[in-house]
Amino acid sequence: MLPLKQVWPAEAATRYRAAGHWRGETFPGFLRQRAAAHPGALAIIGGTQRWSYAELQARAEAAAAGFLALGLRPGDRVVVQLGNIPEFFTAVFGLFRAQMVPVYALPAHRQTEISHFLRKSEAAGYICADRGPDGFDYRALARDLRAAVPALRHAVVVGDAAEFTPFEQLDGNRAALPGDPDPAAVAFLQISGGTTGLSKLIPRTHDDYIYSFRASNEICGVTQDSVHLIALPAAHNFPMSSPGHMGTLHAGGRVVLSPSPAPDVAFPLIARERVTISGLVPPLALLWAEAAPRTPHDLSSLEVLLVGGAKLTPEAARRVQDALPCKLQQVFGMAEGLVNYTRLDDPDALVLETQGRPISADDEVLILDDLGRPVPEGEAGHLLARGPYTIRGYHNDEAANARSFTPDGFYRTGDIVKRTPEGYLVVQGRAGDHINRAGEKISAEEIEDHLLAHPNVFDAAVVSVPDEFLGERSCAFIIPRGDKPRAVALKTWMRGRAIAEFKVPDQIVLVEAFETTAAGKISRKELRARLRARLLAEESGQQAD
Ligand code: OOB
Repeated sequence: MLPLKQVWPAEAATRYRAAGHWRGETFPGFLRQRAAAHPGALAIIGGTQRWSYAELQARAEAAAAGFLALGLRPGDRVVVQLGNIPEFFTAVFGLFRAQMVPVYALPAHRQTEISHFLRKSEAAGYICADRGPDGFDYRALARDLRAAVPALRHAVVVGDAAEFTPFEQLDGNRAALPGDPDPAAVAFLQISGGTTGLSKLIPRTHDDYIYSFRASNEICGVTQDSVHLIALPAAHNFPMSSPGHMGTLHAGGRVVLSPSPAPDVAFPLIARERVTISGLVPPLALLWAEAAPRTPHDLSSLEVLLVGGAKLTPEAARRVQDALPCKLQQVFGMAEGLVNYTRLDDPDALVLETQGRPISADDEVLILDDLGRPVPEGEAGHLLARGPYTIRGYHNDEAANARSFTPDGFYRTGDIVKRTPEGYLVVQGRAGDHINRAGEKISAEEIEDHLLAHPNVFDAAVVSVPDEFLGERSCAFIIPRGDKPRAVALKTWMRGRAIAEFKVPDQIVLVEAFETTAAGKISRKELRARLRARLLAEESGQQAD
């Protein structure tokens, strides 16, 4: 098995420890401390379950012992694909306790994505629920995965487990459990947004990740009195750590799990549990802003709403701020590390018009032109980042590492930003070709690869198009081969590729040919840019008529 590592140069590590960023805390360690200090305080509320810290700790211990009893070993990677249910926490804290490594998949992922995560991480286990809230049967997926990935030894299922290991029955000998992990060790693998091709695996350490949410707690005012509604998928980095459920548990607060971010599900929970903080992607924040003035539910407990994952325009920010009885906080982050927030006491101009400033005084941010030179202050350029919670490399992907990191360890975020005189970042767009569809990142290249597998597709180019509701939607330009494929048929066929539904192109346009220049073929990047420009010109022309 390829070892997991995330290593900062010794000089930087010493500095981060001396500054008090890395304190040697670990996931099993902080949960144990919380459970000992406040055993009866409520930790997790989800469905009909209400677990105290002591109960969460006891369940995590049982699960940890159960994983060992199954034959999983410390160091083993386990893909966790659970939605917003309390068992998500039993699973991940159980794995941490047994020194196993969760690989966080999203509920929307299907066989194509999950088998990629299993192979790339060399996982020995897979944890899922029997069915999702949408009725999707994850046991059928587990069967397909077992057939496709022989190294997958154990599938554990929450609920009706069929032929798999029932999650609820995990138990074993506590004396066999290992001690606490090395705080500098990799605690889990997060999934990248996937700019080129398939998602990459992001190794995060106990020290660096705990720092990111402990510091986020301070910036977002999270304390043991906080009640945090998790409305986005719990496995995503934003609801996990900005400041997220992990921040909230670290502070000793309450985590309330919403099975859906829709106002008719989330609002009654806010009223019932007196929720104080939540986080949303921009389209959902707008939906909440739309629904809030008419709701019969009492939202007055809400103090802070974090919005991020995709660009919140100043007009949208204004609408959210005006409609909801709480402070708006913009957050611009990435699973690879760097997170920026507007601050709770910032003036409106910064809160509405910027995506905030970095968490840490030790975050180093560069804004460079195409040739790698710093841009003049206030101009747009490529954002690069380095710091106490930004990774230095992906797992098992040397090609991506060569592309995404500079020799001196800066991560190339792929984002185009400018910096205000106050040092706040304003996101202008992306350098690469991905679609940020309501916060879900889709690689154009990955979708083109799928489309090219269709017998009637000669060539395909996928671009992002501005969308009023989603922020961006995907449009696939197709040059047909033989019989012209119909758009509906192509979409149905894409669904058959066992990919997350959000990756199915929103729009399909058939074209005779792609442009070439006199010099020959143009680059894919240039082609996508031209196709996008043409589509936008056509659409605005239609509207003008
Ligand atoms: C968050 O994480 P990822 O890894 O799913 O996506 C990161 C990318 C960024 O590089 C940027 O392109 C985009 O998502 N993004 C934003 C944004 N927040 C993220 N673009 C514009 N404005 C924003 N506010 O999406 C994520 C992780 C932690 C906290 C928040 C978001």
